[in-house]
Amino acid sequence: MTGYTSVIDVLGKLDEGEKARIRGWVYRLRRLGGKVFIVLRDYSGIIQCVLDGETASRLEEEVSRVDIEASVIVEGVVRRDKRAPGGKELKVMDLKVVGESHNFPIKGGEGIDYLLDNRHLWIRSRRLTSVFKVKHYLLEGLRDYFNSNGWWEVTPPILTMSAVEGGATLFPVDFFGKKAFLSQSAQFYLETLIFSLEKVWSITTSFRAERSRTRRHLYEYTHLEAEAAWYGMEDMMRVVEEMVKAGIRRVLEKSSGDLEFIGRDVSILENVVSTRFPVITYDEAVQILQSKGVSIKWGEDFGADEERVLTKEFEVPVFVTMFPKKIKSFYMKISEENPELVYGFDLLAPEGYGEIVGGSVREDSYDKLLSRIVEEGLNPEDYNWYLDLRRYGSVPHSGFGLGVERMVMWVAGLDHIRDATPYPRFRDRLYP
Ligand code: NSS
Repeated sequence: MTGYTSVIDVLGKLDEGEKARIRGWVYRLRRLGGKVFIVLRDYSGIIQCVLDGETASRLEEEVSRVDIEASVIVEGVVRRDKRAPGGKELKVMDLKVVGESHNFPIKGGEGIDYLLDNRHLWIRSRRLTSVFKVKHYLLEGLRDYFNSNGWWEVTPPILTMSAVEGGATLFPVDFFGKKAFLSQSAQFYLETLIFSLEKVWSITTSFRAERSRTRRHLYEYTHLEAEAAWYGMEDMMRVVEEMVKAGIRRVLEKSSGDLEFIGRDVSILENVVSTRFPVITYDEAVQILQSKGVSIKWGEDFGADEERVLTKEFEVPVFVTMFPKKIKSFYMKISEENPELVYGFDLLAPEGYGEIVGGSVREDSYDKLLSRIVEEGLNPEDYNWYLDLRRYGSVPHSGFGLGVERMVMWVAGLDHIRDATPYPRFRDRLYP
């Protein structure tokens, strides 16, 4: 026989008595009264493969080389079995070990530090496999949204000379004797591109030297950003809502089995895609928090704790808008009604998850932007090229950034962001 069948196709497409050849890794192994039970794992799932006593002794040599996480090829006949996971198993006729595996370091029950040291092996776990499939379909849905709506995908740099989101979280890099930084955000580069392409977006890695270790901060994360000429705040919030829903819809279509495996209640997400996202102002958010007994004063920024309290009140993402300018970045446009406020918006994921998107209308007046730069104690020299955008054909424009791992964390219902990315970086561990 030629070719290989994936586990999902054996379980879903083949009938009792049909032949199959599967390749994968040994997930579980049991020897019982001469029989050998191998639960085989491939990218698509697991299937039980059984060697009866006769086959096991005929293939004794190969059987003796089988161990947990060895890579193997099995050939056999499909059998229905109610007790087997997936309702079918493979009666093995032939077995070949491709790569042996002696004493696989992860046996179950290990602590988190040990697992992080062995992330390159832990990554084979079914749970992480499911999370990365969710992430794949989420990204696919988000990309499709932009591709279907007239946006240009662009590729901004990661090595930069200036801060977008403040100097405190910059990672310095020695760039041939000059000090450069790893990008916190592609925003300023996207802003330069709207003067030709008008609607642009990108996925880049962003870096933040966050001071505190939290469940929702990474030092290195996947940043999806978009920027559009002529767009005001409502226009951009509509894009964010449609994009988020498009991403979730794709996950529900293609990956609901993975969500269930992870233990996520899918009905919460089904409700999200069919419900308008509520919009509240910063003022209203502060009032809600105060009414919940949180000690926050007007003018203070929300941290993870405040966002948790606030978003436990909601079943779908909620926009918070019109922030005090003091707690937001210098590039946000000042409100025409109240000069203490800026046209900024955050999208907070429900169920306690908090901020997944930060966006705003950008200040498009040269004079106002310059005075905000000075007011924040920044050096206008560093932002000369950024100011040029307001010197030559300035237009009203808006944009936002989505933290992809933040969104995965919420969509998959993870309690820590580290599992939303294959290799989370930690201060005391850059390995593997
Ligand atoms: O700092 S942000 O709120 N906004 C910006 O960087 C803008 N310059 C983006 C833009 O308008 N083009 O970051 C945007 C999002 C934020 O809402 C989070 O979802 C995510 O990026 N983010 C992070 N995710 C994981 N870990 C860390 N440390 C992190 N910081 C921000």
